[in-house]
Amino acid sequence: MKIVASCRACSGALNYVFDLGQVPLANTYSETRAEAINLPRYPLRLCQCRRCGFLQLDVVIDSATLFSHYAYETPRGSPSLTHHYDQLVEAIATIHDAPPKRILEMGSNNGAFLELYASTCEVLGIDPAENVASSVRVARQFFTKETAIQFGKCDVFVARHCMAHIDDLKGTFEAIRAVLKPDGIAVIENAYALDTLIGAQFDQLYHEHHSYFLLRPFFDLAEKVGLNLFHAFRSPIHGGSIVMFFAHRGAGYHATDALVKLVEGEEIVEGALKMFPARATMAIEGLRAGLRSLAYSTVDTYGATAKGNTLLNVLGADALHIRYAVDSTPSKWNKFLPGTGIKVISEASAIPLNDEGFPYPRPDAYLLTAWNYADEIMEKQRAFRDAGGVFILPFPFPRIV
Ligand code: DWN
Ligand code: ZN
Repeated sequence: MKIVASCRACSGALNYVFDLGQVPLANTYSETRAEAINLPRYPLRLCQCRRCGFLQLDVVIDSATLFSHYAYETPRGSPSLTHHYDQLVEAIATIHDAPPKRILEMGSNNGAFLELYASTCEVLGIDPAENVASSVRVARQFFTKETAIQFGKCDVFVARHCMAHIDDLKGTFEAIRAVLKPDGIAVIENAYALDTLIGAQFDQLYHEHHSYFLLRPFFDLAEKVGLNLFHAFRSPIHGGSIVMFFAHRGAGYHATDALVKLVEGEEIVEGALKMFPARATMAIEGLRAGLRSLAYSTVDTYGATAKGNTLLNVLGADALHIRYAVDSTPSKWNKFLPGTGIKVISEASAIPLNDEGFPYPRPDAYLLTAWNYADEIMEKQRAFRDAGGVFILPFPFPRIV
């Protein structure tokens, strides 16, 4: 762990924006409750560079600790994720003239995205997590400027929701440039800081998210390494994301009107940033009040999510008597959430239509920490709701549904 005093993008000095206290690492699921509760905690605070405005944490946990063994597995069978992937594939087909012959994906996880290309072109995932089984060929490596040479050139380079995990951004962009063919494109998708700020999504803050991205810093970063940010679009996935497209400078890709409009839209960032501490505090207080109003009901959480672990630790969930965390990821089952020690159980064991033969009695309410999948999860659990069960949704504002 290191605490940095200067900006990752420009070395300017950092200002504190919002302090969430001492929080354990989000994706650490322990074998025992005692171990989970006693995990080391680290300061979690959002900072902004005084010089260039870049949003980041000042506490940096090393990549091997965070990602060599990774608990997150991309969910399978999610309608919203499927729809989002379809949009990405369509956007890539529209922008890249010829069908890609070779695609690399950094942080490919279980291969869920690359699978879509596996029958039409050569795909290679690059992901250091030894424990995550992949449906496509994967190099178990970190993608860095030192390792990039091993992976060969590609027509399309993809990095979904992992650029925020990177400490050395410039080095990673140099690596991207090194693997892109002359007419290749790089597609980088990340949670969009504008959505995080406007939505008071304090739970998007956890230690593996070193940076909180707007479009503006990427123009500079790309230019420094000979790349060009030429297009972007917003997506509702994961609570609001930005999908950015890069190419070699001079490769003939010109800034689209969509990109120019989005950059103009970032004028509201400073205002949103000023409001963020107050609005995040209101969200935290609102959720606490909502949970206290359910003090005589049984409450579980739905989703053993990384962001849920920020949320539960900041709320002080141990004092709120949350019993279990329901999740579809088998490797998380029977483990305990970091800091709060809540036990993870499977969806199947948690959601009986009648309680007979099921080990865990159905709760009265679920606090939905996987709120980015709210529509589909509430649809999937229609029977629970028909039987009088409710969901507590933290965002865009705390409410009971
Ligand atoms: O940025 C990141 C995002 C994209 O993924 C990473 N740093 C880590 C991870 O964050 P997360 O854990 O907050 O992500 P999700 O995608 O909100 O996690 C969803 C969780 O909910 C998974 O553990 C699976 C579970 N789930 C479920 O139990 N039933 C998901 C769905 C769709 C379901 O129906
Ligand atoms: Zn800076």
